[in-house]
Amino acid sequence: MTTRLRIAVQKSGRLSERSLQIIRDCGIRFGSDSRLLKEEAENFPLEFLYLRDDDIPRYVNDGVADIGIVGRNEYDEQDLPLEIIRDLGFSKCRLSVAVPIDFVYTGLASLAGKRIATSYPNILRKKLAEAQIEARIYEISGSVEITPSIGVADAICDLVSTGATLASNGLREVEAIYHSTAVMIGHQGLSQEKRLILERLLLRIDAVLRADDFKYIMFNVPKKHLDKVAAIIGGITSPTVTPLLDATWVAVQTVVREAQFWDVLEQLKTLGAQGILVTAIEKMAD
Ligand code: PRT
Ligand code: ZN
Repeated sequence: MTTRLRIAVQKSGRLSERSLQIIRDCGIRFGSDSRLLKEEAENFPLEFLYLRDDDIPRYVNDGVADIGIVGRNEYDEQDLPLEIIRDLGFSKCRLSVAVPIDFVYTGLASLAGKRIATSYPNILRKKLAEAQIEARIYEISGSVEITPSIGVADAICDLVSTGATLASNGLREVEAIYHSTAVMIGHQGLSQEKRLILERLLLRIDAVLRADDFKYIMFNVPKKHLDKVAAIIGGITSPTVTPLLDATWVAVQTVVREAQFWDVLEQLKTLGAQGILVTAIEKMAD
């Protein structure tokens, strides 16, 4: 029997689609039939377990799954001895304290003696302990945002991404106590065989994640500005410079970081760059 690496992925929820897309972008084929609990990849020794996100850390810890993709919030809340293998960067959110509009909040100290509803009691407890604040934590598994209006809590501590949910429940976000993204977690005692499969998978995942961070740009620029252009684009590799028919101009091709892209673009424009083309990169291996 061939050894397969078992990956636990959220069955249906905010993490599911992007988790599976990253693996698909790795050239791994599978059906992703959401009615299934388990599925094997067609062209890579990988097996999927589709689970509720809350269950993923425990399954990985128990060795039922070898690796899994969860929000860092879930990993930290459960505090199991697992390894964070990669930060996958998506599903960004924050765990924030929010209070009713008329609550006077001047800092965490304003929570002393108050009732705070949350689905993340451990992360909150730790934060309050660090700040030496005593409050009553009400653990609630869902719909945390309605607890102040029904008189169950004075404040809440919940995940926020756009803030729309808080606003529509008459709550004000006052302090982010924790930041989260999706992470790949792993069992610490993987067999050598499974480690090797994981390394193969990570080589692909890193190429996919790296590609997301960069753009490929091509443009023409007066040759006399080439030194300045090189300084602006810096670059992960030396840019490719091609002569043009008009000997006073050159064509340049290079990759730039997504985060610096607009800055770079503006500076290139001031140097007279023309015909700027930008494309997404699908994969980028070292
Ligand atoms: O069914 P299952 O248990 O698998 O899923 P779930 O309902 O427990 O989790 P799910 O799919 O909602 O979230 C999975 C993970 O996505 C979380 O653990 C976070 O790491 C991440 N994530 C990112 C979020 C959010 N953004 C988010 N906005 N998880 C939840 N929310 C909720 C939040 O709790 C609140 O109710 O969305 C609401 C706030 O959203 P905004 O945009 O109005 O601020
Ligand atoms: Zn859940």
